[in-house]
Amino acid sequence: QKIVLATGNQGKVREMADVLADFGFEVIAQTDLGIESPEETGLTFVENALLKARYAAKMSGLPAIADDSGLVVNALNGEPGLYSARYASVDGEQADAENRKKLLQKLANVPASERQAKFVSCIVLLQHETDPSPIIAEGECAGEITFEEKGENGFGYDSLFFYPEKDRTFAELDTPEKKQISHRARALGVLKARLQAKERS
Ligand code: ITT
Repeated sequence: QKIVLATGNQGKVREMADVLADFGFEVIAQTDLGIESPEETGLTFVENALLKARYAAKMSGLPAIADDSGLVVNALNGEPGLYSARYASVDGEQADAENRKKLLQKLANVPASERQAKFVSCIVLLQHETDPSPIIAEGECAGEITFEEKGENGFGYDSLFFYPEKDRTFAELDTPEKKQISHRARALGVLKARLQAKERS
């Protein structure tokens, strides 16, 4: 079954495309169809994932899947959360670097014992634009925000997200390692189970 991967984020494509191919989908990136991302006006991760999937389904006439995700930091009352992608209000290539800089500044006076955070991923799969029963799958991953950047892999906040179980930041893991344990990996695992349950019913 063909499916459009509704994201403009190449990091997400790297972490999702071949997993979805393993689920049996023929994955087409929205960028390859010339589809842009819609404005994310939702108030929750689920709403934003739905908006993105629905728009791609509408523009392509194909089933679509989207991920909305973010970093939730305890000491900042859940910021940047839903607004993780544009935390520093910068667009384009510099956005990730400026977001990391802002996060480190905001946490400058927060001690190591209070730097807990989690990544959240919400994945939505729609059969068509007006699909009344989307599959929704969420995953979370708990860690801590470091005092400086560490590691070169991944994207976004990965170099600031220390994952205790691996004793490294996400940016110090290679893609296959991150794909075993991340919030997105967990959401994809839930998605797989829901797809299988649907097939059986
Ligand atoms: P699309 O909407 O086109 O998918 P996006 O980057 O705008 O791309 P989101 O709106 O879901 O995606 O924003 C999520 C942001 O949260 C993302 O830009 C990163 O800054 C951060 N983020 C999400 N998952 C992450 C991960 O696995 N590693 C590091 N940062 C992540």
